[in-house]
Amino acid sequence: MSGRPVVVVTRRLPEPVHDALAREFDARLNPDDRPLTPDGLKDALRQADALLTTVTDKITAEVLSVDPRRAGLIANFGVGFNNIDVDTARARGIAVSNTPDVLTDATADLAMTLLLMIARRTGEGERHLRGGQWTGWRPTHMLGTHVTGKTLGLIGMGRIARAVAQRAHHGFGMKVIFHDPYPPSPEVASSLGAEPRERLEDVLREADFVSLHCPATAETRHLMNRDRFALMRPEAMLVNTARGDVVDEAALVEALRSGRIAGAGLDVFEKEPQVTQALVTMDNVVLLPHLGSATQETRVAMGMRAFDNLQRFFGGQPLQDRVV
Ligand code: 8YV
Repeated sequence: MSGRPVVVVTRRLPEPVHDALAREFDARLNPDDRPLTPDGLKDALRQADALLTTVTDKITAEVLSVDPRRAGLIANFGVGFNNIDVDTARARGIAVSNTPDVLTDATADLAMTLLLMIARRTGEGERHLRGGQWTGWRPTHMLGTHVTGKTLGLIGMGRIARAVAQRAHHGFGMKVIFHDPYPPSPEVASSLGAEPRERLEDVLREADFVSLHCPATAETRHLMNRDRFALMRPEAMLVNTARGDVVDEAALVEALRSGRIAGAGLDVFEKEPQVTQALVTMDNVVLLPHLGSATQETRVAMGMRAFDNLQRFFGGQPLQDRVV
């Protein structure tokens, strides 16, 4: 490779990350933050040595089919990488990396935010006040659900779920139960006050709050479907900071409408940025625009982690966060 490696950065990133990228690489930044089209992504694969992509870049088999291709690495900004067809990337010899660890706390904080918001009806309360409807305090006004001491069910028990368990158990005195086909050691689980359940269904039956923390894969698509919502308690609430694909959004609307479950706090959606309209009209639902990792500190750390993967790749070193 002659000269500095060419890196196409598909979205605008925090300044410190731009500075590092521009210092080290021939970085083709996107200060206007316009998402690339599929053709734009194909051009990038043809012209760059690596791409720094985000959840908004759909790197499909079709996009990856470009020939000739120059790019050898797709460094994804985010721990999730379901925006990339990793099987095709593997088959075509393209490395893929992600940015785990650095967003664990921010995302766990947001899961707790959603849990507290739905339990305590805070979105509804704010709309009420801003809408000028508040006539004054009264003993029975907008009563929510107690959080402390309740049971939190975690679907998936990876890094983010463990950080949620830590907060919920040690901070809010919650009983934590979980299901994961690859569970942590009993020592780790008990340090978080978390008890395993053999079956996902057992978690759904028992929990007052269910929080999703599994990756989006072919196996987890619509994991929360009509039958599974039917197992939840009528007073239970769902939190999703994982991926929209894990929930059948139509089944969720139905479960909320029919009172099968009591509420939902959602940060991710099946067809982002589109949100099923029925959800927008429901007061027992809190909706956030995919803010899980959206803190200044975390987004810089994610960018620097992607930068580190790029540096290692061009330095001929093993990638720290190789997923393919
Ligand atoms: C990111 C995320 O904002 O890391 C993930 O998987 O969903 C978020 O933290 C998003 O992926 C950015 O590409």
